[in-house]
Amino acid sequence: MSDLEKILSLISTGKRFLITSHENPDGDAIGSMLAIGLGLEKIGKEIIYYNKDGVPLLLRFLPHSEKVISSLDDVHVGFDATFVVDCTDTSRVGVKFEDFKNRGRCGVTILIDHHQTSKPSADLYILNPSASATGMIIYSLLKTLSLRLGSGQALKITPDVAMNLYTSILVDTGSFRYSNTIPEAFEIAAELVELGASPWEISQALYESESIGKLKLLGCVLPTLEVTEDGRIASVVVNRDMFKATGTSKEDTEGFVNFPRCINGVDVAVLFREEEPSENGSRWKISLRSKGSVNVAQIGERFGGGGHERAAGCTISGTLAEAKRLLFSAIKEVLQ
Ligand SMILES: [Mn+2]
Repeated sequence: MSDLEKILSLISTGKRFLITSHENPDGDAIGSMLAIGLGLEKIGKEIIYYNKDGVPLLLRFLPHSEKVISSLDDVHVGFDATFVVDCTDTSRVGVKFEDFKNRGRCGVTILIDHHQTSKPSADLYILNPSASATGMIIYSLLKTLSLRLGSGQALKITPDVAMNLYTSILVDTGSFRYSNTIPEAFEIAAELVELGASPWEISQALYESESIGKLKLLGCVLPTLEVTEDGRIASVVVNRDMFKATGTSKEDTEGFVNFPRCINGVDVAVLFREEEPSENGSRWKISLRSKGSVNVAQIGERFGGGGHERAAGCTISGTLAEAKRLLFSAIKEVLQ
């Protein structure tokens, strides 16, 4: 029996399911969690939605996002199966979850993801690295499931499910701009709009609901823009004084790295964000973005971080000047 068949049969026989995703969840993680869970609730399953970091403020417009809990302490009854969506490794769900799993509470673990991996860590999995978002895999799973259940059953893609899935695709394709945007992403998005997803409501919530503080912070950050002589590396800096002056926090830097990236001719964009200092002095959390010719995951890994080809990160200790020198020389090596 294929994993998909096993998963479908687990869904029909099981009663209680846990649904979770990676820490620091994005729109694909939360949207996928809610979509599959709401679908299963429709056919009478009992669902617990868990994410260690809860739902970020920006994503609280997602229908039923208030159902997501951020602690497993009060969950005393085990599950028939656990879905881990949008991550290939269950360890990315967090140590509390690993502990919960190791105590045998999760039942069968099922991974559903679109990231590339050689060894997914679960009992069963559906992996499709060509899918633009995990939400696309969830959509076809829900469709398969409803066909399988037949017309007597109530599994329909409701407007609430459609909103969650549309958001997951929108976010992971960068609003249908990134190179991972395959024709199927548009096809599914069209179907989701027919099923009740509202593109304007979603893009307004995601892109036109910024706080005044965030804009003021951006005002502090843009003057720090530096571009290397050859024009290929651009960086901006956020320090702790800027957070203090604008009453903002690290969450408000979301998307800032896209400003240096948008410059014509830039291959690698960098955001330096000052962290709480350690005993050894300053620490800089670094976000790296590539326009495609450079694999920034390689650069992140060199400093103990990691990520994807086009989006990666790491942390470097030292003064800003030291962090810049170390990082830029590593990027320049890759650029040559
Ligand atoms: Mn994703």
